Amino acid sequence: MAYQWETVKLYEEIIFERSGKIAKITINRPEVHNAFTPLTVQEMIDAVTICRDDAGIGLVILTGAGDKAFCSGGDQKVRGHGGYVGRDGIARLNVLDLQRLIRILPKPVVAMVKGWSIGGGNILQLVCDITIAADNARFGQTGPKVGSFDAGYGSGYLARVIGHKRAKEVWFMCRQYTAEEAYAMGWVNTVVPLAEVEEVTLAWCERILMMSPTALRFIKASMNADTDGLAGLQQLGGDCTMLYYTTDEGKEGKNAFLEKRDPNFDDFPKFP
Ligand code: S0N
Repeated sequence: MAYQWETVKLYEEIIFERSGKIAKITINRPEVHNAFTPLTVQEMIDAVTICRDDAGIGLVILTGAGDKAFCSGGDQKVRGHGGYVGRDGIARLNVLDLQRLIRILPKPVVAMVKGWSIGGGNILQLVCDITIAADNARFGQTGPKVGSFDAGYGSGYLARVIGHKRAKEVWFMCRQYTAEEAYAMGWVNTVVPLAEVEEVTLAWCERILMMSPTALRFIKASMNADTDGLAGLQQLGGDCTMLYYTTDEGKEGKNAFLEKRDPNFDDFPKFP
């Protein structure tokens, strides 16, 4: 199948394209193995928000430019006192906002990983719903070696995905793992030859897009509720409210208020 990729919006540090129902966000800083700055992250947050609001987009691919890296984490050249420093001079760690946005996006997010998936970059692929790894992909955390750590999804959720012993090993040893090793740990969904990674990723996307979007939305929210506590339940609960708003029963309450009468819920079914 031939894909025509159209630019959705122009950015400085990412590429945001779309082909039909599939959106593709590419971190575009190959000269630093796609390390992210606060601007890269802000642009990704903007693009993901567009994907969230656009009912025509069913799924998002997250990847890195070139074959050498998915993402090598925060750009160490702009790491300052208390965070990564943007052009506004403010030190921040806005990648945490992006992680949460990917988790609550009510659409599947597929990471297509070529080359390095390191540090905060590896956590980005971790919080995606599905990961397709090229056989040249390498995974790892560097925090304790470069003076940082991610005690959020990068630790607790990594432990859920690959197990506590393995997650501690990843952080304590700061080794790099091959795609096959990552697959054996359940860190990625499949490993394919580099030359085929885009084709296979798109085939997975097409298959996922055949499914009921509402069913996928609830599966994602439900699995994330298990790991995200009250924030996860908020997302799952919000999805339930969204569906309830579409029912005659939900509309009866609103209509009764607007018509200044008592609501009549007698005729609505009480399913077992
Ligand atoms: C990826 C590595 C292993 C690749 O090695 P290789 O192939 O030998 O390439 P290099 O020659 O090293 O790299 C090529 C060029 O790219 C630059 N570069 C690579 N990575 C970065 C980077 N992260 N920042 C800035 N520049 C980078 C190299 O400098 C080189 O350029 P030149 O030729 O001009 O020197 C290897 O590159 C490597 O180990 N990279 C560093 C990986 C790393 O430590 N990343 C940062 C980890 N920390 C985070 O990501 C923190 C962000 C975060 O998510 C977070 C979240 C929650 C809470 C806290 C944090 C936090 O830790 O702050």
